Amino acid sequence: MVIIKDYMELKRIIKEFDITGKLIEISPINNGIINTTYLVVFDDEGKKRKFVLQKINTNVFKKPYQLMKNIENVTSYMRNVESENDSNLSVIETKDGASLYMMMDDFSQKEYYRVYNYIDDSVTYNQSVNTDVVYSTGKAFGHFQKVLRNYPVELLSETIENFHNTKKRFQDFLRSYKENVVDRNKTAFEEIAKILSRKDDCNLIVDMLDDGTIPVRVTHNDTKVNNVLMNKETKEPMAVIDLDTVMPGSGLYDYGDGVRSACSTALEDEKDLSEVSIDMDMFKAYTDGYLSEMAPYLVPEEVDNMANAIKIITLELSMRFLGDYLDGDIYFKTNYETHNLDRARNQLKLVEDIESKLPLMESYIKESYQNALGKAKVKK
Ligand code: GN1
Ligand code: MG
Repeated sequence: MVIIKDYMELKRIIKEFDITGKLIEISPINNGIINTTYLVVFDDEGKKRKFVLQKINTNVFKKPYQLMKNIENVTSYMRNVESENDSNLSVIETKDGASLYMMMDDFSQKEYYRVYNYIDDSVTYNQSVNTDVVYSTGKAFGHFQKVLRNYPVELLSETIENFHNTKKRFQDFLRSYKENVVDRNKTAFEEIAKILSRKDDCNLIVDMLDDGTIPVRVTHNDTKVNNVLMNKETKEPMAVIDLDTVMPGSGLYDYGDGVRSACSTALEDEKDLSEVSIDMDMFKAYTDGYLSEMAPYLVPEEVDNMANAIKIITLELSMRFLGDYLDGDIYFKTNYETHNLDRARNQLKLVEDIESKLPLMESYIKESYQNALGKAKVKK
């Protein structure tokens, strides 16, 4: 529930944007652990028009105007490349023609708000419900990578420096562990040890990017299952959302993160670890969906490391959750004291599960890649 004071404030903020009609509703949407999001409904001469209002978390995104520039660049490029039937996000400007509305909070800190169009007849899932949804998710993120494959990456700024630099993430984790600022190490020894023993795994993708073995692509960097809007009826993908972290990066992280998120049998903060694993049918569906779009454009080293990428991004997120727990929960939103620790345990359980399934995953990826290449040739 939005409390009344907030509602009045939000009402005042939304009026700053270039939207016609009468405001009829503002309600919170729970779709992430960084930004704060609301659904806004207007009545425009009898027609309901919906929008998404978001407050940008500037603790995480330090340069909101650069971030908006990236989003505008990428969405307008995609609109030109894609057919008119494709739904895409559009940024609604303020009445002054800006991409963001900036205001001061009660402590004289700057707050930034933005508005997108709401894509009608769409649905998102926080957890995958079946292999059709997972296939659609893989296809949507593969499509995103495909459409942007020729976009000049140098035009995009890094909205969060070293976001998926797993080597650097490991160093940050070591710092959190050594500093032990809120004295929580003692409650997480087992988890800390699991991460420390996997130090070498952190280098693989970063080293291949650095020495040019794999290409730098335009990547989404947050390919969670709830970042794809699906058609309510057909479950076909409609649009990829949450473009804050679109940056230059490795396509491997996007593929890996997609499987991590869409193919887990449990939510990210499920505490019963016996419930947490990768569902192999879901993994196959995601891989098929992704490769149905991207197979013809991947270099061999990318294909060879897709299974490793699933493990590496899951390990990276474990380090981020556990590091934040050790730092005293300063980055991710939490609902209770050990929320980040539970998330880290959950992701570490996934890492172990992925390790046990790596050979199976590798052989399926090869098979799916050959199938997808075959189909792509037939089409040409
Ligand atoms: C954060 O806020 P949300 O849910 O879109 C995080 C991702 C993590 C994810 C885990 C900018 O994304 O990197 O994978 O949580 N985004 C940022 O749930 O840090
Ligand atoms: Mg996100």
